[in-house]
Formats: sequence, C-alpha cells, structure tokens
Amino acid sequence: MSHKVSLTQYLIEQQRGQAQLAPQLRLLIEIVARACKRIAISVNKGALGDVLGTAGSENVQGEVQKKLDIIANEVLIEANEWGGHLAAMASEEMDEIYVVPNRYPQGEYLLMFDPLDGSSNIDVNVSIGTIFSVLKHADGHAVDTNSFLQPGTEQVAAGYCVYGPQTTLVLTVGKGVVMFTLDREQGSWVLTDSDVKIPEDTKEFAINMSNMRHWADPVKRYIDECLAGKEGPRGKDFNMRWIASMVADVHRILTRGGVFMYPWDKREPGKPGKLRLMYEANPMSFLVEQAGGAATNGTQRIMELQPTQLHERVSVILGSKNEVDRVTAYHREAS
Ligand code: AHM
Ligand code: MG
Repeated sequence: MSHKVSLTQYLIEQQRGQAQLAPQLRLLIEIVARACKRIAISVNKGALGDVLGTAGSENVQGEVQKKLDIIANEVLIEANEWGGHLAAMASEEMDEIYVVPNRYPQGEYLLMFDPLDGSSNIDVNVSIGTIFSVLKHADGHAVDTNSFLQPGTEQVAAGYCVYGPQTTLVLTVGKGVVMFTLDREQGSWVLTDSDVKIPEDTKEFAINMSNMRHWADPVKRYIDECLAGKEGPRGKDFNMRWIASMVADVHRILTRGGVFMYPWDKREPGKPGKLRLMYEANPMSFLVEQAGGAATNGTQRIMELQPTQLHERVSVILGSKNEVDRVTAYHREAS
C-alpha cells in the first residue's frame, strides 16, 4: 500500500526541514484545518440542518449575512481562541478585531479570515469556501487594529478550503503550494498535490461579464481581445468560467490555469473594488505567486499594497503570469 502523507506529517516535515516552520504556526494551521472540517460538516447538511438562508443581520460592509457566514465565523473563533498561538483574529464578518480573551495565553500570530466565501452560492449548492491569512504580531506591542495593517508580503502562511464535490485544503507557508483532500472515512487531510503550479499561459478567463458596461478601458480591451478569438489579435479562442465563489474560481486556476478578475468599475468611484484585501486578495495572491502566477490591482503587485483599513477593498487580477502581465500592461499604458 502506498504511503499517504497527512497534513500533520507534512507540517512536521516543514518544521524539521528547510522551512523551519514554527511550532505555534504548525498548531495554528492544524487548528484552522480542523475548523474547516467542522464547517464542511455544516455545509454538507444543507437543508437537513438549520444552516441555509439568511441570519437577519448585516456585516460591516452592509451585506446581508447568511446563517453559514455566522456559523463558520463562530467555528473559527472557538477553535482558535484557546490554543495560545494567536494574539487576535479579524474576519470579514466582524466589524472589529477579536483579541484573544485574557483567560487564555496570547501567542505571536494574527489570523484573518473570510469564514464563508461565495455566500451567494450557499443556498444553491454550488462550491463555497473558507479563506485565511496569517501575519506575525510585532513583539512588545499591544495588539490592536493597526497590528493587522501589514502588506501581504508579510504573510507567513495563507490558504483556503473549498467545499465542493471534494473538500480540499490548499496551503502555502512560503515554500510552494500544496493541496490536501479530506478523506471522510478517516477524517484526515491527505496530501494530493505536493507542488501546485499555474501554467504561464491560458485560454480561460473568469470575470462577471454582467458588469461589462461599467469596466475601465484596459479591462474592456483585454476581454474584447479574448472574445475576438482566433480571428482577433490574440490568435486563439478563449473560454469563460465564472462560479461567483472566489475560492472555487481560484481553485480552478491553481489546477489548470486561467486569469481571474474582479476589477474596479465605474459604479462606485470611491471604492477600489469589491473584494477585500486582507481576507481575500492577499491570501489568494500569496498562493498564486507561490504557484508561479501573478496578482496585481491593475498597476501594482497586490502583496505590496500598504493597507490603511481592516476591511479595505481592492481591484483584483490574478492567475497565469503572462495574462496578468498583459492586463497590467494595458492598465499602465492607459494611465
Ligand atoms: P462574499 O465573501 O460575500 O461571498 O463575496 C465575495 C464573492 C467572491 O467569492 C466572488 O468572486 C464574488 O463575490 C462574486 O461576485 P458577483 O456576485 O458580483 O459575481
Ligand atoms: Mg468572500
């Protein structure tokens, strides 16, 4: 029988090997992975559990919260608050940061998450996920919101779990990207891809086409050229996919390449985009770059952006390197 590598074994090897993964960070990742298993159980219950529909509340962004948004948020907090590995947590679903209560020891890490990404897909049984990002808390400072305002280049780990036909955990600790599949009978995460790589070229793009009339010119130019197909300047036909769960769209790109865009558009001039820098764009950019892809906001590398607010939004273009470079070049030419 071939030997299966579990998440625990992988992390211990990372602790002993070149990555020199800190024991507290190993514990953190194991706890997040365990929380994702619990969330997967709730997701799978669907109409059999009291998990579908709205919760009758709104988050800080004024979005209606689904029951599963709140359940997933609570599961992640409960799982993480007592372990002694965290100073504080921040979530897309909480207005303020959650400092680890005094009754537990404080650790040196900061955890950020989008507990349930793709909320509009929950009730229609389409893939959704959990995204997380980990930063280090600066020594000797009391933890507050400012502690979290670090650029994505400071992330020490990031990942997501996709609740789809399979439950898959995708992770980086800055040494490439690995994928684990949940073995439901054993209850364990099994390593199923030890070196995830995004092809540099692609014939597939992901964007919400219904916003086309609002796009900025460089985005419109890029998509127009893709749509022109073989007869156009790109000389090849493109395919389109849009799942409306960033986790699932990024998962496809990590699996077979592609470019994903949720760009700024003219509807909301004051807002730089829909997706959130700390809970969505930074962790996904870290994963994509570690897999050989690229991620920009049109003009700058996302991971180098200095956040000024916890719930900051950002324009996102990520995936196969040559396509992201092309869209970024179109933006730079236009500016
Ligand atoms: P959420 O975190 O509230 O679920 O919102 C983020 C989601 C992304 O997963 C996805 O890419 C995007 O919103 C879909 O937006 P749209 O409904 O405009 O297609
Ligand atoms: Mg989200």
